[in-house]
Amino acid sequence: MSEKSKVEELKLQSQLLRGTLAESLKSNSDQFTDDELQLIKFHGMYQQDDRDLRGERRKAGLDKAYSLMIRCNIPAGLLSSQQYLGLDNIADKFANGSLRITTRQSIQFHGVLKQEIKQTIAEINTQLITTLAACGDVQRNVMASIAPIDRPIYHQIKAVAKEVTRELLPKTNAYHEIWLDGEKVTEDVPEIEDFYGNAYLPRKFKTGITIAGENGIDVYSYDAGLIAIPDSKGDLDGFNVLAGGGLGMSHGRENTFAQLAYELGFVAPENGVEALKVIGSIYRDFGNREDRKQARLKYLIAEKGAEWFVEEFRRRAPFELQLSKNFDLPIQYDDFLGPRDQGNGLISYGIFVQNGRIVDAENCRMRTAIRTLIERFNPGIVLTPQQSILLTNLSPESIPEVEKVLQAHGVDLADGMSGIRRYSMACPAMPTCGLAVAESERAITQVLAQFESLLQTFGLEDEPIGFRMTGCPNGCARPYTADIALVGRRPGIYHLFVGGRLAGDTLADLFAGDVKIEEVVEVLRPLIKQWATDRVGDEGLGEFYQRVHRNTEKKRRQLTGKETPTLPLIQLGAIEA
Ligand code: SRM
Ligand code: SF4
Repeated sequence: MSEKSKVEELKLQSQLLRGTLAESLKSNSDQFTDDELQLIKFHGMYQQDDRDLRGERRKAGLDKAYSLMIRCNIPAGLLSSQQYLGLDNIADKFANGSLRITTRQSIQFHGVLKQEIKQTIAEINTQLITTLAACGDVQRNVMASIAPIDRPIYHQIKAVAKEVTRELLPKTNAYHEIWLDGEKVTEDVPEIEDFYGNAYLPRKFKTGITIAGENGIDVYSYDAGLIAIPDSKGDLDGFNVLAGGGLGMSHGRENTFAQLAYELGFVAPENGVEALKVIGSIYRDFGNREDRKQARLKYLIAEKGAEWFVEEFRRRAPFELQLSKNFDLPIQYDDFLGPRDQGNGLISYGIFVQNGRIVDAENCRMRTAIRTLIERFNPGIVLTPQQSILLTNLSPESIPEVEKVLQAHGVDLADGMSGIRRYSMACPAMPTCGLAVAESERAITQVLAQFESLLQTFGLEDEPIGFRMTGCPNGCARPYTADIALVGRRPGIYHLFVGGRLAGDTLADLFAGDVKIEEVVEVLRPLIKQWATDRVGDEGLGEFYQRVHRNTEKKRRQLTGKETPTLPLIQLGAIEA
């Protein structure tokens, strides 16, 4: 048997995530050591450097310009107005003037200096928000359906997201000792990692919870998931349980691939949280701790088989795993942008935030607009998996005023936006992400403009098209479930994927490899032309591609019996080097 990875040893030796972090904070150094870099992730941070400045600084004989990315843990993306305003203050005080909504419904800051992390974390915690477990080998930010509908089942979904977060938050006191000088903002808890143990999980672990027929969260893309099934009265009947999804892969590594989650079965409402913990416990005990590139749950299931996994689940679960419930509802995708009736006389209003970057720019003062609205109306807040923001509990009378404020600050309303822009996302990539090999957030606007003009020539500008862009194959903006995606290969060069869809239940195919960014639109022109003329009804681009061009049969597998609704289990082959 091969040896455990270095990170495993480090976790074990760290005394529950302490390592030398406290000493490091006392030193004058503007950076953490290699070992400390691994540990700070569990506390919600990544050390980065400004990659734009690397060359210049090297020439000048200077070290890299180090700073930190700090990510919050915000289950279901829910914030109060006060919490949002607290985070907004931090953007100027300690970060680069922006807040960034992440693809997992959280907020992160870039550009925080090591000397100021303690103050930053303290201020975040003042808002009763932690950064613990926002990164690292633990349960990450738990996502939940954003539907702001005032019915019990929607509230239950969000409550489950909060409960599983609470249950799986590391129990170590290290976080409070190191960053908050021992101050406890929550009640005292014994320092035993009863769920994780001293080595935590083999790798990151992600969870999403949604409702049958609505998949704004891409629920099939995660290690674990729950789909709430309503009964005939619309109340919660229980959950279909999912496991083994994941999107990250590496160029040239054939044993890495994107995978949609398997459907395991159905559990009663009171067993939803426990089902997620059972999945996490199997992963903890059997996941690969030797090779971190093979450590995600999807690889364990690929190695041992889905049937083994279901059996192990049944063996551990102190409750019944029934056959999955079939839901007749077609899977829809809803971004809840613009005004929506919450069903209780109040309105939610969704604001599109390009790439999640809440910042004031010359033509669009997004940050001031959002802050102004929150100060004026004191709404509830939901961060969305598409990097946007919903303001909830608004009175119908306030909506014209909301739109007036947005327009006065140059913020585009979702209504007038092209379909491809509205459903677009990009990861940060350059200059902050250490793994980026190509631009993403900084390049997407230009690519979208080219697509908009092409789509206009075919009268398709209003069609919803999921468009996602990443600066490397790790999949942070979930490119492999989009209608169209660009995945960075090297500067200016991308792999072009086509064939996913907004419903998030289908993986895209590699359509063209190594395409220059300026040629992407031309490469897709013939397909888009064909879609314009040959589509059936309102068939989306990805659906059209699958019907007409996908030559492989969809492989479907049943895990727990004949009546089980099945999921596509298409493995996206590793990208060729
Ligand atoms: Fe991610 C690593 C940003 C969602 C798969 N991701 C990173 C790092 C931390 C780079 C690093 O390791 O040095 C990026 C920081 C960039 C920066 O400058 O901020 C980064 N990931 C992000 C965010 C901020 C992208 C965004 O546009 O919002 C998302 C934060 C979500 C959150 O709040 O927790 C983010 N990352 C995702 C997703 C999508 C999702 O989870 O919904 C994925 C694909 C799903 C999955 O995990 O399979 C994803 N990120 C990765 C991977 C590949 C993991 C793998 O299994 O191979 C890496 C690399 C790694 O872990 O080694 C990575
Ligand atoms: Fe960085 Fe790659 Fe994730 Fe983009 S997809 S943020 S480039 S790790």
